[in-house]
Amino acid sequence: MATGTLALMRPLVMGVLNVTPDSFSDGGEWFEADAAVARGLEMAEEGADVVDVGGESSRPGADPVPQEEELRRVVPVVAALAPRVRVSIDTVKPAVARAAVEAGATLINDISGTLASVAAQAGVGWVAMHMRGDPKTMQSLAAYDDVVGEVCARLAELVAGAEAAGIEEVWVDPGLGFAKTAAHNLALLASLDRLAALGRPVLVGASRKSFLGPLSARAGEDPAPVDDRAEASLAAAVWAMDRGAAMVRVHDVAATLQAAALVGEG
Ligand code: HH2
Repeated sequence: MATGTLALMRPLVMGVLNVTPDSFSDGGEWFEADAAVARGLEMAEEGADVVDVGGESSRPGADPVPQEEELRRVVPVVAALAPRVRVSIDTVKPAVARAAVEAGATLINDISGTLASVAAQAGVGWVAMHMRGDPKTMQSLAAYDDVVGEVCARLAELVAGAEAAGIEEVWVDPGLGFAKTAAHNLALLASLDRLAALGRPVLVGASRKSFLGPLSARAGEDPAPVDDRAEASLAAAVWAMDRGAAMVRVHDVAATLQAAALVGEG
């Protein structure tokens, strides 16, 4: 597996930790620093390979968070977790990324695809995710002739930029739900081998996302609500790992690690 120094033979698991009041799934649950740190440590004990700390929701329509507030939310949490588990910082702001790296984060999870130079300067890894526009505009930009081809082409540009900047550890991520319809997300999941062919490890985040709702609705649900998407999320994670994802970004770490162990045997 092309993950630099990591020698594990199973796909990796990144646990989601949103220090926000408004994230689509865990918003408000870990908004206090103490609660966030406790949840991060819990995920570390469960075996998460990375804990992804974010202080700004990117759900469709989300309001931007002022920089000072985002720093206030994430920096103490990163500092508390970094001695115990690998931490990534989920941000689009250069100053937040830099402060998080100073606090111990070693991976910049960049949904905007704009922070390559920050990662290069800081000497840390970078996740290049595909999206269009921003959380306010992205759903109006979900139009493609060939979604897999266009996402691969954009990610190839980002990888080339990262290589030119000298970043060693570069992940590519199709950005499920970011300027994508449900059909686009499914097409990308089915074709992750084409993303993997870019030569960089693939990260996929499907956990609890809205496209799973209609597909996994039980009798009386239409669609499955966000707190009833665990099984669909696990199925999507297994599907992604089977198609070549080297890491999955999930809310339910323990269950996903069990699945990852099995996939790693295959
Ligand atoms: N999805 C979300 C946020 N960050 N990063 C990567 N690399 N890939 C993803 O698919 C991804 C991501 C959205 O999910 P979540 O953090 O749970 O919610 P919110 O944006 O509302 O905080």
